[in-house]
Amino acid sequence: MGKITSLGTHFGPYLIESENNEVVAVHGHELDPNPSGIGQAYLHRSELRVLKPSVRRSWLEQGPGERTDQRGREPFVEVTWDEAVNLASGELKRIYGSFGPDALFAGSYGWGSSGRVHAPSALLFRLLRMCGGYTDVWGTYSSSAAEAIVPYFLGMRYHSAIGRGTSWSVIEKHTDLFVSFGGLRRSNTEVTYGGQGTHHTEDWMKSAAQNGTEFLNIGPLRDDIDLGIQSRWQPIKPGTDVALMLACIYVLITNESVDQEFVEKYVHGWDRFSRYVTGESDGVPKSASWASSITGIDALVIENLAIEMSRRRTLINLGLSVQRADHGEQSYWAATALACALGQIGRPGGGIAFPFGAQGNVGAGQVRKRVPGIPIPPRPSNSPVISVSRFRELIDQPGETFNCNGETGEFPDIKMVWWAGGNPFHHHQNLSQLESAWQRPQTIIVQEPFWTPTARRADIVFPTTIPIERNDIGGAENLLISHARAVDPPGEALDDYEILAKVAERFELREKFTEGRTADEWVKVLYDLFRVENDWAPKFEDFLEAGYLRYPEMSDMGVNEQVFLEEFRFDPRKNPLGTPSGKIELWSEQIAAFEYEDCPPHPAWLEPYERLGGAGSDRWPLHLISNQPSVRLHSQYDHTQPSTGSKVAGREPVRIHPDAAEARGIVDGDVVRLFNDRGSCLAGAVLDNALMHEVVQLSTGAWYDPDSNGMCRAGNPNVLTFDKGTSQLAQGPSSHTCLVEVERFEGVIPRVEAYDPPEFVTRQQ
Ligand SMILES: Nc1nc2c(c(=O)[nH]1)N[C@H]1C(S)=C(S)[C@@H](COP(=O)(O)OP(=O)(O)OC[C@H]3O[C@@H](n4cnc5c(=O)[nH]c(N)nc54)[C@H](O)[C@@H]3O)O[C@H]1N2
Ligand SMILES: Nc1nc2c(c(=O)[nH]1)N[C@H]1C(S)=C(S)[C@@H](COP(=O)(O)OP(=O)(O)OC[C@H]3O[C@@H](n4cnc5c(=O)[nH]c(N)nc54)[C@H](O)[C@@H]3O)O[C@H]1N2
Ligand SMILES: [Mo]
Repeated sequence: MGKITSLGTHFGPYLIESENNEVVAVHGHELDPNPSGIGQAYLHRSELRVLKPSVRRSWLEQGPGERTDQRGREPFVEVTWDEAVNLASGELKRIYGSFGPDALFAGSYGWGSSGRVHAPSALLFRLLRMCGGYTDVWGTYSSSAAEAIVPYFLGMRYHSAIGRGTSWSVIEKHTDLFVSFGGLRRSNTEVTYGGQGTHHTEDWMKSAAQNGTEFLNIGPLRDDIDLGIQSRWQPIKPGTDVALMLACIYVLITNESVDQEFVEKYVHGWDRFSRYVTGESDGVPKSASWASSITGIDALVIENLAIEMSRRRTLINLGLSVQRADHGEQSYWAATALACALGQIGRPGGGIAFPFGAQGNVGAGQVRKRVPGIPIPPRPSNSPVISVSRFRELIDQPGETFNCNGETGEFPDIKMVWWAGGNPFHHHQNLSQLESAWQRPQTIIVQEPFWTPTARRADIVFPTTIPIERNDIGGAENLLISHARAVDPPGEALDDYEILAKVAERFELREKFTEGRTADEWVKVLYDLFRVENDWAPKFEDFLEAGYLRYPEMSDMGVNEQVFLEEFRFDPRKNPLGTPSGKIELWSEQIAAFEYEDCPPHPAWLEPYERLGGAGSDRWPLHLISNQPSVRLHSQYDHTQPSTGSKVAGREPVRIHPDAAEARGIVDGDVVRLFNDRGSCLAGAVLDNALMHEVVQLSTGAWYDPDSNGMCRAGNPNVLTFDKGTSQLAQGPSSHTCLVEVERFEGVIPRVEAYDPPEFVTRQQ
């Protein structure tokens, strides 16, 4: 047995076994009944580590802004840390001096480490806010649409709604019918942003099913519930859930099955909203037959479903995929309207739930316990803020005005980009469009452990450590976990903390940035701060020795019992919601005041820019589901096992229904080409009847690998997706709204080059 060290990650806690500075085994944590396979990636030493600070040749030799079309193409020159830090700090000073802080974009979205000390973007924000500021972001790629709309109708932040959500222990006892829009993928529940605890979703679902809870998966993939438990599948054309929800409400209204007492007592705007549903206000009854033509679901099935939901204790769940789509805000609002009509909100096991099946901590019944981080100073009050997924427009369209959540702003002229802990050349939509926008800034700095597509497209790359190479502390829903250094970092890689401390030094801010502490000293400080708020916690040394702390209020199966909106139901006067009316709002005067055509003041069906049976489907007959990968976290460790073991014909697998494949002469294992007007990529065909006929599924995260025509050889779906905001309310990403065609790839099959290290040259004198 080698040395054992503990580690927390976004995909759960592990015990890392190392010998002679090598990881020899990755064990699931002793408390974890179902550890995620994703952590096995730590076993594999990678050729693709960034070993030394590296600078793009033309930038180094000719200066900022030179030959920016060569980003991602030309070789790098390795330099010393001193030189790299001087170049970066000098450039930051030049940009601040000549253009002001708004010219720097450092929104830096991404899922870097889950540790509280070594949180790459948080550290970057800390430093840059001390230096003068930067153009920042609001929202997430995960859930911007929900984050924007939920406060208007529930009067609370989306993430507090999740934290206050109904727990598994209640569902198991009380829920008869668990209706999920967007499935309950087990693999997605392996992961939680900021740290996943021990994995219990699978056990809860099995025991709920045994106790008589019936799971109904509404979505394009049968295996969105994939646990071998008995479940029902209702296929639906992607992007049309709102039509189904409205039709269910219509059926309840016409059958006089709406819970009148509930809507009168707890809902604001029911009458106006119901006039829209019946068609009184717009002439279009949202009937079952109306919805049938949009969703592809038989009208009788819709009618029966509505009645069934009203007769049984029904919990309506929304994943996140349904809102990562054009007008995605509406899915959350319309589902809540349906739950209002059913009148079970606040009752044990009934009502509304967000977002089971999207993260592993959902259903734990807890407002996440705070684990202190290194403090981030407030954002300078005049810093511009954009919705995170609009950053391509930001760098491409200086001076253009934008609307977002009731505000109007103007995109500043971005001259410099700084990214730590994210991979925009995986996560953003329409990557070839991003590729050309990316040429506009004069300087791009990226902090990365690996030669990802984004690191390759930088001017200055700072090599960073990964979590097994440093000490840290991290929280999860039921545990506090010590992250301990198992091995030394390769080459000259440094912690993000140390890199930014070096930059701080050039601004004479080292002392202020570090507060005189090493990163290891911060680990102890943060633990001690945690202990101030949690007096039951043992001394730091004892915590380190154990490697973790269990939160005493959580059961063995990681749950704290609660029912969403129970207090509100019990006494709406004493416990009103934070909305203007204190009730659930199905008509929002606040949203009405924005006068957004693409986000009316009540839940509504709005045509997406494309859909099966709607716009675009005459040319593009298949809907692309670019869901989360089961074998990795987004694009992380795509270049090693276990991700590489999932590839087909050396590329990301695309699942195709056998009938759709046969019509196109595609057989299992073929290299196929997916394409639409926005771009194309190759992928390896997997025939599977778990999909609807008109749907193909290509998960996110293959490393972007465009050939000279922009065709991605590795299979990243974001060459196909449309870069459009969900609506003016959230301006969230709409990646799940995407039509394509697929064909067998004929011709010489190109080699994938994304996983080759970049070229290096020595400096020309
Ligand atoms: N088509 C489509 N696109 C999508 C989605 C979709 O459903 N469909 N989903 C979207 C969603 S929900 C999300 S959250 C995004 C995810 O997008 P990202 O969060 O950008 O994806 P990751 O691959 O997790 O990128 C994290 C990067 O941080 C690096 N990193 C890890 N540890 C450290 C560290 O300690 N220091 C530093 N400096 N770097 C580190 C990793 O190597 C990796 O390159 O993708 C979005 N994109
Ligand atoms: N293993 C693993 N787990 C992860 C992640 C990961 O990278 N790897 N990423 C994490 C992150 S960042 C996030 S934000 C969450 C995302 O959580 P979600 O957004 O909920 O997950 P997705 O995988 O995008 O989609 C789940 C399912 O929704 C269905 N779906 C897609 N479009 C529609 C639609 O229009 N209607 C209906 N009814 N269903 C639809 C698809 O069949 C898909 O399989 O997952 C997290 N979990
Ligand atoms: Mo996400």
